[in-house]
Amino acid sequence: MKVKRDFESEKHSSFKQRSNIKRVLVKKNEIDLAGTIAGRVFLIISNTILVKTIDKLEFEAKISGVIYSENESSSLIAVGDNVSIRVQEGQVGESGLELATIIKIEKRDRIFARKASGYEPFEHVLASNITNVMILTSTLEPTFNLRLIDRMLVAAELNNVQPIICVNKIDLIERAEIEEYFEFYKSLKIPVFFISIENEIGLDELFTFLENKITVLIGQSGVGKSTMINFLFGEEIQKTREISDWSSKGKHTTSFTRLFSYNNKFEIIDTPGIKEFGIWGLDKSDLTFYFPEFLEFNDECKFQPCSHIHEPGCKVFEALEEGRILPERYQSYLNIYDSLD
Ligand SMILES: Nc1nc2c(ncn2[C@@H]2O[C@H](COP(=O)(O)OP(=O)(O)OP(=O)(O)O)[C@@H](O)[C@H]2O)c(=O)[nH]1
Ligand SMILES: [Mg+2]
Ligand SMILES: [Zn+2]
Repeated sequence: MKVKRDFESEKHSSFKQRSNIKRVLVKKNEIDLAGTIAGRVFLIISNTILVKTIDKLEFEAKISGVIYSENESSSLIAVGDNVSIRVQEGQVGESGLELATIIKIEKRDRIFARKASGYEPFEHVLASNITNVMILTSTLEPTFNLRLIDRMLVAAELNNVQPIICVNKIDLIERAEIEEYFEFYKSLKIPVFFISIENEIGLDELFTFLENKITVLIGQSGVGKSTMINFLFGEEIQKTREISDWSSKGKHTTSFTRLFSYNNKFEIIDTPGIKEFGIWGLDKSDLTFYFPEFLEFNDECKFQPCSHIHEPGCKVFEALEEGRILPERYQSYLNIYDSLD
């Protein structure tokens, strides 16, 4: 069952834009796009939005005044967005690129989003028009966090993008030891790769898998997202940092999202590290559908709908007691359930 997305954010998305982008009026009607150029957003650093056209021309684009968008979510602009721009002939922005104004943002296809918490929570679109999400994790430094991975898997399913799990830094641990933690995910038919970017283990297979896909790379800080980008391009494009250099806890090295095209083979999007991952747009009562191994028991629960927490005659709970559902997965379910309103 697919769950209807909850676009509560819509009510405050029309006139006000979060983050540092200044106030603009968002309209939905069609407009005359004569004289505009189609392009795609490949980098956003605070107010600076870089757009690349089909002819591979790059512009520094601004959002101002009235903009047309059919996206019913609260991130006005995201990396991967298809846009129409009007070039401001002869004007150059801070990036050194010619300036342009974004006139229209096309309707997004698949996105990967999270809940941005704060005074007024909203749907933060991490990337749009993607096909896959690579959940990058590491064996150690930092140690993988399966509860966080479970959250990201729910979000991937909710957004209809195929997740893959990639475990980096297998040079730091015995392979057999790490593999068993991820066996379960293979049973869910989620591709799992074990790699070491530094020791170049497992990369060919991974990069072959990525061909013809648009993948957003997500994961905790320090797992090696930017190291992967640098490896692909054979140069230090993205800054990386030694784990031992992390004096201030929680700070991440990459602070903006950027899309890279790799040799016309695939596209990959680097993102800032994630510490907590909130799920946006999911009803508590629908969470059970995002735990595929619960499904065969779900329909048999005495009460419908069943939260599988306190109801008598709950078959999911029985399955847990019988060892047919992993306690760790049930714990993830509880954690996420509690976090949803
Ligand atoms: N041992 C080992 N270390 C690695 C490997 N890949 C990356 N690292 C190291 O991990 C550290 C962090 O890597 P980054 O690429 O900066 O991590 P990131 O995921 O981009 O982090 P944020 O930008 O903060 O989200 C660097 O010191 C890398 O050298 C690997 O395969 N093995
Ligand atoms: Mg990084
Ligand atoms: Zn139940």
